[in-house]
Amino acid sequence: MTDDDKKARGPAGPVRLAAGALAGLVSGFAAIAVAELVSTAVRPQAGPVVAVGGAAIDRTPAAVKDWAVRNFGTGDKFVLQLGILAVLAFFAVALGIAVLRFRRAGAAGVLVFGAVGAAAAATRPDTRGFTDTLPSLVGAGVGAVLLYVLAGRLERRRPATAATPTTAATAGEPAGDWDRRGFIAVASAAALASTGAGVLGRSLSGSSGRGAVASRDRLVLPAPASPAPAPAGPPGVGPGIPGAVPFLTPNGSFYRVDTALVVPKVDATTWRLRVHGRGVTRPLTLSFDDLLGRELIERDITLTCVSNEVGGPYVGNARWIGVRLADLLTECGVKPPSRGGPADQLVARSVDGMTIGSPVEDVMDGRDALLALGMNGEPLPFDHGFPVRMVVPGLYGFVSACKWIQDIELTTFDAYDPYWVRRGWARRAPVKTGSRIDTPKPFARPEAGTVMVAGVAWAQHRGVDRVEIRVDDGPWQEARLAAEDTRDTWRQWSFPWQATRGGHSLTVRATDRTGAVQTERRARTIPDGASGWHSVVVTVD
Ligand SMILES: Nc1nc2c(c(=O)[nH]1)N[C@H]1C(S)=C(S)[C@@H](COP(=O)(O)O)O[C@H]1N2
Ligand SMILES: [Mo]
Repeated sequence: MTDDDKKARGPAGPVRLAAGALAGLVSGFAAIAVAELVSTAVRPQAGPVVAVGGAAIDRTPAAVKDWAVRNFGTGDKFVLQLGILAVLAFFAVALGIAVLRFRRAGAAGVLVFGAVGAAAAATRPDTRGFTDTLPSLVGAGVGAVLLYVLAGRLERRRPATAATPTTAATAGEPAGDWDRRGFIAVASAAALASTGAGVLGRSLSGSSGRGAVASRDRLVLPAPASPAPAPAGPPGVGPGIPGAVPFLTPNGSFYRVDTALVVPKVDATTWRLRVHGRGVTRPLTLSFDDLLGRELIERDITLTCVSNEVGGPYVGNARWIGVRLADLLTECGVKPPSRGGPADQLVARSVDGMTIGSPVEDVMDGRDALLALGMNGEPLPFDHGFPVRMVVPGLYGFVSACKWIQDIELTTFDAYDPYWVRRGWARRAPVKTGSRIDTPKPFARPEAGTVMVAGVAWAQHRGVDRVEIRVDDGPWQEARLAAEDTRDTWRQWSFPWQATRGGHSLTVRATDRTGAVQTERRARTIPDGASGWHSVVVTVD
């Protein structure tokens, strides 16, 4: 560097520093906007924020994920993406300031982030390889060039004596200053173009998966050969108490738990399911029409998430339509271990690379394990696994309920650990007997007199036989149970409480059909589900 150069760059004044930071932010914004636009042409999952977010989710320790779900609920994914953007903004500012001194190196720094995004996209379980790296690489390339150009505007011009007399463009501006007008022009043009690219990307990604949406819209579910008990559940189910949840959980309010930052949109017409692995003497590849052509059964099954805390919301009951998984497996030659089959674990794989392992014995023991394609009278919603998912009564979702399923492999528990098991969760996880008070809500202030206490209790595939309520430290009193639909569904219960003034705590516990009383022992969700009694504290006025 010559003395002249040093003088030309000079010390960074606050305005110039701010301009550098702005150059970094504009370049980072351009990089992300272009990357998102390119990802709509590749596939939405290949965008850098989604790819890095997915990689982060997979590497998040279970305890942190639990904390995130507890604090942000299903908004945890949104918070994660905001966090990634905040980190990127921080580094963009840093690079923008660095570029004031080191024009080439600072601009090239943007490429490092592109490489991180590309690496994340190329190593996702559902990656398509090279094409998935394009959004990050192209975005970072644009960002780096833009930062280099903006940095040029930020460089101090030579003093007037050094400038050639023909530089008419600079006439009228003080010599030795940087090119403010040029900087502002390039930066605002870039910001405008990036906004355009971002908006275009958004609208294109909104229409991505149009084939999938059309295939779902066109789908008319055939009538099941074997319908569920009664149109709206057996009489008595649904005590109709304000604040109590309905027997069937509407799709719109059914809980959603998965690792997908972008919900997979699978076209049913091109969907295939492969069944293969140990003991599969007749491997099979099924189309959606093949499934529709089989005998369909309709069953009410309560689904529970292992991450559900005592009193928590991650449990729902739906009317599913699907084919009996055991029949399909039998046709493929699969035998359960109790009949000499070599495979004791069924691993389901989704289009987004999730793997979920269930005991073959449970799936084939006569319970209504389903490949479900309908939920509460409509095709599966995309959020809940369209076109096909598994549902197995009595097992937590993470060991049974694979959404967007595309592959079933018969293997052993010794040979393969699926996604959640590798992260510290249990290999086998039958649903623990649970019960929840839905009304009154915690810290409610009901009037003295008769207060209807109500909620749900579940012990899928064993059945609920009794629900009891305890007021403060009093005796356990029997709640009124709605008639049982099947032993695979939750039961609604209610209890008319003669409430007296003052603070009270209400506690619930259930007894399943094996006679086992729900345990009072508190356990956290990891590794195989929370336990303990649910209590609600209220003040009676
Ligand atoms: N592909 C895929 N399937 C999945 C999951 C997932 O993350 N990805 N999560 C599982 C878990 S932990 C649960 S509890 C259920 C939840 O199903 P729902 O979102 O339809 O309620 O889906 C299961 N199937
Ligand atoms: Mo779950």
